[in-house]
Amino acid sequence: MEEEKKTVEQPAEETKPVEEAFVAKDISISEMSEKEVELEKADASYTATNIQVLEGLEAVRKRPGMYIGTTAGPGLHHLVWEIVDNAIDEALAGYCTEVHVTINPGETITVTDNGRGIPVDIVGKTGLSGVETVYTVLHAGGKFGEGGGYKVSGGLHGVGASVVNALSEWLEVEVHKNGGIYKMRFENGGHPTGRLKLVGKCSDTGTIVTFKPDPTIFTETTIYDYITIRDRLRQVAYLNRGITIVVKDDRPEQKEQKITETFCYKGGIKEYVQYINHNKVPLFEEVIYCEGSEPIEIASGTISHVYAEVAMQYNDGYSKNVYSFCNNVHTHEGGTHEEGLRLALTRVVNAYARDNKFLKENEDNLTYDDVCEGLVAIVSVKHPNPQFEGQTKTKLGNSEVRKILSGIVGDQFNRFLMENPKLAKVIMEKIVMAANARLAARKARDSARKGGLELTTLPGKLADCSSKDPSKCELYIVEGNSAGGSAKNGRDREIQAILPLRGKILNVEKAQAKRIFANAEIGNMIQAIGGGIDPEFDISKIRYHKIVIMTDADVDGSHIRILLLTFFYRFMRPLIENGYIYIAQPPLYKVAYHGKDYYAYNDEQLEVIKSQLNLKAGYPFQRYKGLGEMDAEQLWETTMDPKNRKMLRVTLDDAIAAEQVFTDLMGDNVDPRKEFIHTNAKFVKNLDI
Ligand code: TSJ
Repeated sequence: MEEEKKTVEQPAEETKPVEEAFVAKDISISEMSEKEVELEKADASYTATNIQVLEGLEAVRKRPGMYIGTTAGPGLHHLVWEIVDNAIDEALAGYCTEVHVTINPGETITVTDNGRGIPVDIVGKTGLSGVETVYTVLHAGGKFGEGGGYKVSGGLHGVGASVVNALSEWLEVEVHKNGGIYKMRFENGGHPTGRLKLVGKCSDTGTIVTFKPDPTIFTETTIYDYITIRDRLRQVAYLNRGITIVVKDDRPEQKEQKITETFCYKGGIKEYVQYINHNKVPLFEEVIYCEGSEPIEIASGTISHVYAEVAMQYNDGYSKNVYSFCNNVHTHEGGTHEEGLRLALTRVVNAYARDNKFLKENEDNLTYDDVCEGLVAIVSVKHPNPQFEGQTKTKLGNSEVRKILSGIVGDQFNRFLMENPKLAKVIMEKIVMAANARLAARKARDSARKGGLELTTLPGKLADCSSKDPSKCELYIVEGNSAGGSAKNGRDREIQAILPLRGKILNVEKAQAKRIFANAEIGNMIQAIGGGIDPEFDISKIRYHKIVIMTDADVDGSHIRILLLTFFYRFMRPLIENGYIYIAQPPLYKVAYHGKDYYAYNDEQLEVIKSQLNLKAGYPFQRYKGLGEMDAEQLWETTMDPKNRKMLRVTLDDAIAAEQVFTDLMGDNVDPRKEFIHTNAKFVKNLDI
């Protein structure tokens, strides 16, 4: 009987031989056939629902962007987050300890958990099995059945498994539950190939989902990026302590060294903070940790809870690194949880500073910026009904969260200071030093202004463009005066401005704010761009919507590039977030042949050119050592002409990953710097312009 039912090919390792596996006591053979009868009955009531369901899924296919933002690379990965969220919910409900995510050959994804298994019973409302409901009814995830446990998705990702189904060429789900193995398959954007079928027996529980994104939807790419998936799942593991997440890349290209990585952090966000700080010098080893939860009414008479936790550690640097999350979604734009943290930290620090004479009576209060110098903090909130606001829907809006956070952090951080006077002293001295630096910087700025140094005039070294329409204008930041000269002569004066940089700019990761503004190269850049700097950076005032970093293709060049990226990341982050920063791609080789020049941007291209031109071995070609070796015309033709050039757009999918790269590069630890200096691939995604 089982043999007949096995219509779907099964992943061999997942299904144990029936005899061996069938040790479960909670399902008998007769119960199994009852279950089959029930599933069959569902067939009858099915047709009506079917039509509605397929219309819903068709709507998703018509406007995928509405559900997953984009059908480019990020959208493709969004499908994975969506499915994984469901497994994480099961873990948060307390029923699942392990989640496995595998990239299979053929760019399909398998997500497995050891939870209770998606309900297989018929859901009253839809007349469908729980499994089919989850995969075909929009927003059905977890809403069915009673006692569904703590459901935290519904955030950025929470569009539901049905959206993944709608956007898949095929999707298979296998549920292990009550001693039975149930299977179902969907094709062509969510059309079931049959009902949920009982195909065997098992002794474990869990859910296994495999899907293949539909290439007619994901037209740009269907190739998964292991690093993107690995980084995100590591973050999820940090944010949900104790859950084991196993990430695996099984694609044949990976044959040399099959990749499997396992993430499980008992300390959760405490360990996350240490990880972010691992290349910095902490002021002390302790991670300050605050945690608590508050009841909240989610519907009349239904009480749920808001859970919040914060982990903090100071390092000897000067940058602020506060990262906030709600329901495992990184809230880039902050929101009420960050506001609550800010209120509590500022209040507690000022009270402690005054009580313990770190601040004199006549002195002004310490500011939040003072408190944050050298602080790494992670705020993580789990909310049953989160409101995401802001331009990118990454700002938490729930107003009650502000008070919850400020209450929890206020009490517990205050207690930490009281109980650890030695550490409190270290913290207070650091904050007071930040305040003094801030006051000194303000004085310096004021006297510069009084002395007639008008900060709004454009720097003399800038060769500006004639257009004043920022959306058309491009600023080339060019390494070295000689390349700057070629660029000035070769450019399109209407829309292209050139700012040459001399030597190296300041390493802003290590420098204090005061010194950063005093640096001439940085000052020039700030004035040329015109939007000021964080925290007053105003993107509406910037004078160019493309800012192109053009450096030599050598180690110095990549160092300058990283320094510039660090600077933009620290002081003009919206430039990166809005995709305004680019990296020019000058050619590496030139082959002159019969009066024509052929340019190659990498070694493979050079080989292609050689073979297409049928060149004999030893035919000479030029290797560019720097931009300065190109004349104005060549530079224009190969690197600056909008019609021909190739540029890389700098992206910032994950500020924390970026922060890590900067720390690896700029911190005191030199080894990762050497390793990384050539490939800052984290920031750049290929983009042909
Ligand atoms: F939704 C999904 F298909 F994307 C998906 C769901 C994917 C994966 C990998 C796992 C899951 C999932 C769902 N794992 N565990 C669950 N659990 C439930 O859906 C469940 C089980 C039992 C009960 C109950 O009240 O007994 C309630 C729920 C929501």
